[in-house]
Amino acid sequence: MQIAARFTYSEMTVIKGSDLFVAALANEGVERIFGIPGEENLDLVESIRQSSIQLVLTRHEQAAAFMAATYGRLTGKPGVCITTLGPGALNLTTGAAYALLGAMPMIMITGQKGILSSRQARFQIVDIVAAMKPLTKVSRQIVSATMIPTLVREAFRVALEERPGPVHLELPEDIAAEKSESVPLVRPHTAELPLAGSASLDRAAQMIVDAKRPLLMLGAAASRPRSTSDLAQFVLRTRIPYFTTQMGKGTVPGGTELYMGTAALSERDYVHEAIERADLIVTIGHDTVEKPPFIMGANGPQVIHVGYQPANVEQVYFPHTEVIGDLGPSLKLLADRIEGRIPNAQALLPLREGILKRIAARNTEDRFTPQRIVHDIREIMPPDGILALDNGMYKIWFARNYRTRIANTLLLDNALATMGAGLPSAMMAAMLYPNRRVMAVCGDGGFMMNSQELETAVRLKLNLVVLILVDGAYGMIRWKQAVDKFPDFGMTFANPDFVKYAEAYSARGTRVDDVAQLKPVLERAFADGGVHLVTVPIDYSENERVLVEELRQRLPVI
Ligand SMILES: Cc1ncc(C[n+]2csc(CCOP(=O)(O)OP(=O)(O)O)c2C)c(N)n1
Ligand SMILES: [Mg+2]
Repeated sequence: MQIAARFTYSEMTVIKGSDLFVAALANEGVERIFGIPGEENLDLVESIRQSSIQLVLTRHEQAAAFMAATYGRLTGKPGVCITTLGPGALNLTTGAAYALLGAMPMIMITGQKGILSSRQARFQIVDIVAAMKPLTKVSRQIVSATMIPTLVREAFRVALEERPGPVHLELPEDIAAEKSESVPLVRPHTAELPLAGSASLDRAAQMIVDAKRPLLMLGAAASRPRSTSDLAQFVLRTRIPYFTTQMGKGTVPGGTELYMGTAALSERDYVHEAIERADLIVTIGHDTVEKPPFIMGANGPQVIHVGYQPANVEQVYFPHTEVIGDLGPSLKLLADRIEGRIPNAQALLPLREGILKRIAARNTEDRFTPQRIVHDIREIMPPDGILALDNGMYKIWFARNYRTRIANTLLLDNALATMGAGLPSAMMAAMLYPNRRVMAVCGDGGFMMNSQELETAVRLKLNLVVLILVDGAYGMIRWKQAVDKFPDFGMTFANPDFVKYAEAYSARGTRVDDVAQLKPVLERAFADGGVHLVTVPIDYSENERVLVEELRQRLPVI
């Protein structure tokens, strides 16, 4: 009988620590655990085997953490990953930071040698609880089986609480094997967040009504699965044009005629024409982990911060007033106060066409420019298709040029901005949404940081296209080096034959050499199903021409 079924809230039986742990996970609705066990986890693995929870093996713990974090990002429920002690646990650290900075709920479970006796001295012992402290919301060791139900429930509560993030639990092997009795599980309950207070709503409403040139900005927290629908309503009811941060893209379905662009750069881009002219910016769900979408200065616009949490005060972000509370319902209350009463709501809208036109310029040229690649991919991805980006130069181009109409259809990391997460995050999306098109877009540098997960993707029978943008270099750093007038040095490498590499994993591989072939090859890759690697050479001369030369000529509005 399955553990979850065997162990109910009221039952009082003698049970092993690991059984209790897995029952507590099932009690939280956990369906999958990602990771690589070690010998210290074997009791837990046996308990998982007897449960309804699926163990998803990866080929590196980092990828397991990226997948679990992405599960949290996409579902709003914590993703769970598991590793052994010391070396395995340390491999989770980048994933922990990814979830912490990206506000993705995640539970990390690591093993440890027995703590009641020490039969292997210090072999493999690293203080993982301490190592995880700065990378998590909470990091704890479990020292008795009877505490498991409480600690697991508390871990999930903390991981989910705004601002969401990772929690680490260390389960030593002797505690996992320990027998305990009579420990009921703690039943999770729904917890509504408080709404914004009426004084703050009235103040914000007055500022919006009085504004001459208002603008909305949707930030990272606007993409939380719980926020997205009410948010769109706010934009549609106020009719104020909006721009997004990189991680706030896609949060206003149906509001595209009010979309002014995405701030992929902090200043000087075309979208900043609107930002510079605004006298009031209402930021919704802005999280200052993101590279600043605009830089506040002494003489800049008034800023209203609407968020789950108060704004951090930064050199570049210090809002003048705040509306703090559950985002969706609080925005509804704000819209109730101002709908139809904002005389200048659309003052900045006339700039829209010019901004979007210049951003889309040259996107059908017969070269593998970033603009062309973004354009072609957009054409073959349906509105609910999901692109998951790794980190490299192309991220700026996708953030700037790729239009999204549905939240979380462009998964990018503008928080830790780590290389190596593109493939695992795409794999997670493909697992969750088997009927949607999912594509990972990676540089030739970042892809190789977790390329071993192709085996996992093939084993899991995922339908996934992985597009590799080949420039034989750590292109983004090479570009910065050139912009800063350093000589070209130390940034190039050789690549494996990616087609053969794909085939070695029993995936398919295609090299595209002719730009006209990109769309048909991608279409065919999706139609074929399975895991398909496609490579294209990318022409990064546009970085200099557009992002440096062209934008330098666009002087900011004073
Ligand atoms: C784990 C990690 N290491 C290093 C960096 C710094 N970094 C940012 S982008 C980049 C180059 C990415 O190269 P590639 O994946 O080939 O993409 P490209 O820019 O060439 O398109 C580097 C080294 C990082 N963000 N993350
Ligand atoms: Mg590269």
